[in-house]
Amino acid sequence: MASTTKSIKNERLTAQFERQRAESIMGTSVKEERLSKPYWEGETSKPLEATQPKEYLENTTTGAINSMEDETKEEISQVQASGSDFDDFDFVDHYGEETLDNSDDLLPDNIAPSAISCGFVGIGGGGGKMAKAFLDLGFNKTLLINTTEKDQPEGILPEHFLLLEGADGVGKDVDLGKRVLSENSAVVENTLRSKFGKLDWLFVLVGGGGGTGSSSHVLDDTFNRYLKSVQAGGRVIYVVSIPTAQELLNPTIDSNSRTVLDDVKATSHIVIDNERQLQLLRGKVGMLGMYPKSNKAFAKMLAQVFKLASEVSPVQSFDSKDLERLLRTDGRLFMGTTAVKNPSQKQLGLTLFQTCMKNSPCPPVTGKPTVGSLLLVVTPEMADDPAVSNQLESAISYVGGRSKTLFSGVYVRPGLPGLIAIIAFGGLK
Ligand SMILES: Nc1nc2c(ncn2[C@@H]2O[C@H](COP(=O)(O)OP(=O)(O)OP(=O)(O)O)[C@@H](O)[C@H]2O)c(=O)[nH]1
Ligand SMILES: [Mg+2]
Repeated sequence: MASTTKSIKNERLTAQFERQRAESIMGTSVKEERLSKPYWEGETSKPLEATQPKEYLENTTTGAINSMEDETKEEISQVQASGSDFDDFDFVDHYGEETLDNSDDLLPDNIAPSAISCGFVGIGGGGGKMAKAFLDLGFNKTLLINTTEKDQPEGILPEHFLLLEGADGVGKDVDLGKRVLSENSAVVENTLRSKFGKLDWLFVLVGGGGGTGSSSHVLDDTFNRYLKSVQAGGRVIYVVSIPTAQELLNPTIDSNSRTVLDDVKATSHIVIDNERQLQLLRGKVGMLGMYPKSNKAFAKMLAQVFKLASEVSPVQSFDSKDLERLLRTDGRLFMGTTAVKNPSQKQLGLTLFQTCMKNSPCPPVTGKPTVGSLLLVVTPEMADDPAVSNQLESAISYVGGRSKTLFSGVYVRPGLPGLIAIIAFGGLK
């Protein structure tokens, strides 16, 4: 179909070229003749014959002067004989294959295994670094957006980066950030469509406290319009980091971070507390290594949830519908993980719950979450051990008692250092 369209287009172009050529040689245009013809001359009127140029033209198209144009002439006469006009065939394009604009811009598909089709957008310096951690795991549908080229992480290919016009960084000024982002909303929407194509879930990662990242919610309509335009089945999920205690001493950073938290609170979002991340890693890595390490750990935890939800378990599966239900719940999402060396210990549920809370980069859970998920990964030996099985069952009911609805999954993998648990809650205030 596409080739038919192309050849018709070529024929039209050839005809147009011939007409223009004729016009330039004859020194007048058909359109001009028609306009210059007085109405009273009616049907009998004839444009002034410019005999010599016309003869020259006929000679060139018949090959008397230039024999190389035979083919073109044949094509033109075929189109003319059938009374063809390209407009008659414009419906062909409508049904054609070439439906995606700029399909050359499409980023390669994600290679990280996942139950959901998702993309990651990092806005501002911190948001970009958080997003890069997902790109590094094989989520190729990742785009970093910034108002300056300066604070982007190293090793990002240009196709994953969108530089917005209008400011060279916004220097912690959220009003300027919101203005620049909204002025570029059409560019952002088109870029998402041409680079991501169709996907269901869009994760928007930002560093709360900065001017660019904290302004991101001004693009909420843009993100949603993009998802709607590709008939996405999912939604936008914000991942917002809150500044360290030290940073929060600065009133501008404090107020910027409150702005973005307030903006995202009604819809699904994950909050990452940088002070907690700092505490968890204090003494283990220096300041330079802290963010790359914590960004990677968070990305791996989320990616593991997406991956497990794509797998069938011989014991109990947490499937893509469970994952979608968790992600779709309005409000804050919490995620935490831990490894337990001795899974046959008493009160396994309490231990898992408390250690996941303590080790999580997210602020702790308060109140009763609407949905919860408990994913357990055990070795084949553990799965075979009746004492461990009892503990796993009571752990599932313990965590289940903490949320209104619990989705759980138990997966078996050889060679684990212990039992691995990932707990997630949704619908938090
Ligand atoms: N979790 C995490 N947080 C980060 C990282 N880098 C920066 N942040 C946090 O993000 C906050 C905002 O900083 P940036 O993201 O650089 O600011 P920005 O959005 O680029 O805004 P402007 O530079 O003012 O235009 C910082 O105060 C840090 O708390 C990171 O790699 N990971
Ligand atoms: Mg910046």
